[in-house]
Amino acid sequence: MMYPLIFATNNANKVREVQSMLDPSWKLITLKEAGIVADIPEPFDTLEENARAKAEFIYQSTKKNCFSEDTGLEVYALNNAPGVRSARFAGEQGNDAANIQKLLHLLDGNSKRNARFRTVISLLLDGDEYQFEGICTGTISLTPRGENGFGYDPVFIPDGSHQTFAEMDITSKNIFSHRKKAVAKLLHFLSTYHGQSKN
Ligand code: ITT
Repeated sequence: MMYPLIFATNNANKVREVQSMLDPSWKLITLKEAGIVADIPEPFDTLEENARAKAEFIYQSTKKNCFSEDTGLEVYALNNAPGVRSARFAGEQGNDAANIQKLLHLLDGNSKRNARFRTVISLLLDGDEYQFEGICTGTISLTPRGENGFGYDPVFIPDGSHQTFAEMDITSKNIFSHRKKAVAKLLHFLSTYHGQSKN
């Protein structure tokens, strides 16, 4: 990897996962390492707009190449909710247990439990924006299972597995993961990027 890149996120789990996907030549800089303490706003109704807003917010203060990602869990029986509101589904921002409880309650008695995770990465490189999407389809389990991961991992079973994401270690989650697919597209783009990086 040729460019140092700031990962514009306050979510330590995302940083840990993305770091596990990169080879050591990559220079990923976290907000913490960049000395940035900021509540990054996510005001929009789509993952694409929020991802862009997060990257732009960090670019404004650093003027450095950076990327962000926005992820949502889309449950078909719930008209793709919680979607862009995944982090604050049950009200309070980032309360994983309450979010899972609300989701299971809404699906109570419903046998149609198909869902997907969707990640959108926004990369700001030399002043231009590029987006990369990663999707993982699966189903919502009847009860939470497993201790690993974060967010909705205890109730999400990716297609092709019988385990929830929270029952997998990080390497196994990466075989299926939405985030891994989006990051793979980002890495492929960067490896073929011929622009002159000025930042
Ligand atoms: P940043 O905006 O700072 O990046 P965030 O936690 O607010 O961090 P999102 O806006 O993308 O991130 O919120 C997505 C929510 O969806 C997150 O809080 C989790 O509850 C859930 N989520 C995201 N990725 C997930 C994954 O891989 N497995 C399970 N749940 C996930």
